[in-house]
Amino acid sequence: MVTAYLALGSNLDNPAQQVQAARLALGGILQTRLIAASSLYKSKPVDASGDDYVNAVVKIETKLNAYALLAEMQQLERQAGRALPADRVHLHNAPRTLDLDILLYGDARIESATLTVPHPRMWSRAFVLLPLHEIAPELVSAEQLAVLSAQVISRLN
Ligand code: A4P
Ligand code: MG
Repeated sequence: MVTAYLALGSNLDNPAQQVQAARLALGGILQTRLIAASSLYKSKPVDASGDDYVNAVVKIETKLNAYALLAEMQQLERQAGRALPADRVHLHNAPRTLDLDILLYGDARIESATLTVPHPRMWSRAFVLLPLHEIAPELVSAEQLAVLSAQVISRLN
């Protein structure tokens, strides 16, 4: 069993509902168990345009390797109406019904064409670190949060 942390985000088609549904669906992935889920958080798009995002972070335990886990997550993204991976080339940071990222996978360090773990942008984003801090305060220091205090973000529930 490996403990992993996943980021959830949406800014289309009722984002709060998308993220809530995804929180549950992630626990339904085969050989995977949901251990904890953060509240939902709302913020303006960072390095992107469009409507406000809703984000959350979950902690899971899984027997899947990181690539199999990513494939299952992408399946959930597709079910939520996102374009297939092959169509995504021109959609970087485009509005999306559901974006699921692996933040941490145990203490693995992965740098391949399809997977980078830890997620390279996680430490510069309040919409990731605040929910991560909520469910795993030991992973995020007060200093790391303080650096991001200018990013406006509000907790929804
Ligand atoms: N990939 C590589 N590493 C990972 C990983 N650790 N987890 C690859 C998941 N996927 C990973 O992803 C493109 C490819 O990244 C995948 O096929 C996978 O093989 P994508 O989700 O299709 O596309 P993207 O939009 O180009 O990238 P990404 O990484 O999801 O974007 P970001 O950087 O996460 O930014 N502002 C707010 N407030 N809230 C947000 O949630 N999100 C973004 C997206 C921008 N601004 C935002 C938010
Ligand atoms: Mg993604």
